[in-house]
Parts: sequence; structure tokens; C-alpha cells
Amino acid sequence: MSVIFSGIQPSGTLTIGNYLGAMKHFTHLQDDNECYFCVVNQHAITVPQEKKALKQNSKSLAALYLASGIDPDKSTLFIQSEVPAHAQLGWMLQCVSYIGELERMTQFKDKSTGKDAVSAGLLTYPPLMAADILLYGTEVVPVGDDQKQHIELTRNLAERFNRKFNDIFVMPDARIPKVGARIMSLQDPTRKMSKSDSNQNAYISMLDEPNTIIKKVKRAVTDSDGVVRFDKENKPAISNLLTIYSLCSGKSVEDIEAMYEGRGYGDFKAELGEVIAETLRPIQERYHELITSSELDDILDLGAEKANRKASKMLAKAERAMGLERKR
Ligand code: AQP
Repeated sequence: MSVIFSGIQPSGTLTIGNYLGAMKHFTHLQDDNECYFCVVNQHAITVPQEKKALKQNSKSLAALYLASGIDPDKSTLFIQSEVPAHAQLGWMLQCVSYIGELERMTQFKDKSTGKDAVSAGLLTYPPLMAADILLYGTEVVPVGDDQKQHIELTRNLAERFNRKFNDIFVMPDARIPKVGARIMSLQDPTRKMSKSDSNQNAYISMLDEPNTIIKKVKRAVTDSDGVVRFDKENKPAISNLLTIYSLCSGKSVEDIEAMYEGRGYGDFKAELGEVIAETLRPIQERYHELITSSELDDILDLGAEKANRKASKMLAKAERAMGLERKR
């Protein structure tokens, strides 16, 4: 049994990249582990968010966690801003972080390049993420490939804190899926699929209608070769579509290649659209039941209570280690 933590930002509606790279794997973990799943809304505000949309996306993300199989009796599901220890420990970890190491984070570079105004929060996002993880004594962090660097920084910060103050933090390990760790944009296979992409055709949202999914897959870029074959280097777009097909259908890439031998991209894309729509159908049905129910608020209230109980213990230890307590 391990302690597991994972967070997703409510910065838009989740894409199938978020689902296949992260969320899909969570449900298998909750039977044998102590799991914490978090809607990291304080991370989302590192870039501008419209307040109504943020509120709505946060509830929507919580409902998607549940609809994809998170069981509140087995896992703790909560909203980051409802557990103040995250921001409190995040500040303490900012104070043990170096600006240079934060500036080297790929995600910071990607999200800040070419922007007129960049929030300080975008730079200090990784120590807050480290706090999310370290507060729960997390051993395993299931994430997509893009988060590997942040987990490495979390380990460095934990190690630095333990050495300097007191040995209180557990060293977490990233768990990255072998296939699907980086689903790419449908419009540019050199970039990862992201929910905040300004081009809606670049991603499939978990709540897209079947017709929209089918249209988006039809519009996905391919190549001029016309052969359905996995070759990441020379055929990145088709390889990305094959990965999605394989993960959604449970069929191996080789079997899918054989199914489309001698057939063009038209058939392949039309059927892939159906396969994705079918994968999302039960999740969407459950989502629509949950999003209008009071059950969702009850689950999140209880989740915040459980998370606060656990996190406040580690926060107290960290404050004591740094000399921030008065009486304890
Ligand atoms: N394209 C992807 N393929 C596989 N896994 C992915 N993840 C994100 N995109 C892909 C994984 O999803 C989890 C939640 O990610 P997040 O929302 O916290 O942040 P992110 O990685 O920045 O995701 P987005 O969709 O790209 O959000 P925006 O557009 O707001 O920046 C993580 O485990 C991540 O690895």
C-alpha cells in the first residue's frame, strides 16, 4: 500500500490527453492504496482565468474524476484552495527554492515565452506543486510525461528541506504510463495536446459530443504517405492517432495496423472517431448525472475535511522544523 497524490488543473475541460495520460490510471490505484486526487485550482490561476469559468471548470473536473471511476469511499477527492496548508507549505518551499532552478522549468519557459506579462505565480508554481505532494507523505505521483521535471524538482526540494531543517518529507516517485504519457495535438504532432490550446481542433475534450469528436478526428493532420503505420519519427501524426486508438480500444498497435492494411486514412479516422466517442460515452453519461446533483458538493465537502485533517499534521511538522511555531 502506497500513498498516492495526483492533481489536475481546472484550466479548461479535460482533454483525452489528460484522460489517457493520467486520469484513466487513477481508478486502478484506489483499491490498494491511500489516494488523494485534487482539483488544483490555485495552479490554474498562474495564468489568467475568468472567474465564472474557473468555478465551473473546478466542479466539472471533480465530476469527471468521479465519472471516470474515482470512488469517494476509497479515495479523497478535494479542491486545493479548500485546504489552506497547500499554499502555506507552498510558501515555505518557495523560500527553499532558487530562482535559477525555477526558471529552468520547461513548462515555465513554454507558458511565459512571448507573453507581455507573466505572473510571479507561473514561476513559483513548482514549489506549490511540491507542497501538494509532500503534505500527504506521498510515495507515488501518477502523471503524464510533461510533469517529470516538476517531480524531480519536488524531490530536490524535499531533500534540501530534510537536510537543512529536519528529515520529515517522504521522497515521491513519478509513475509515468509506458504508452499514452504524451498524447500530441491533433493539429501539430510536435506539441502535446493541451486543454488551454487556442485551437479547439487541436484537442478532443472529454465532454465533446460524438459528432464533434468525429469531426475533429477527420480534421486531424496526417501525412501524404497514406499508410496506417506506427513510426513516431517519420509519421508522428499517424503514430499519435494509433496510440489513441490503441488506448481507447484496448487493441494492440500491430492489430490496428493490420486492420487498416490497404485502406486509406479516411476509414481509419472515421472509425477512430467512433472508438473515442464510445470510450467517453459512459463517462459523459455519469458526468451529466453528477454535475447537477447535490451529491457532488457533499463529496467535495467531505474530501476537504479529510484532506485538511491529514495535511495539517505535515504542515505543523514543517513549521516546527523551520521554527515558525510559537508554542508547540
Ligand atoms: N497531452 C497529454 N498527454 C498525456 N498526459 C497529459 N497530461 C496533460 N496533458 C497530457 C497529464 O494530465 C495531468 C493533468 O495535467 P494538468 O491539467 O495539471 O496540467 P498540464 O500538464 O499543463 O495539462 P494541460 O492539459 O496541458 O493543461 P494546460 O493547457 O492548462 O497547461 C498531468 O498528469 C499531466 O501530465
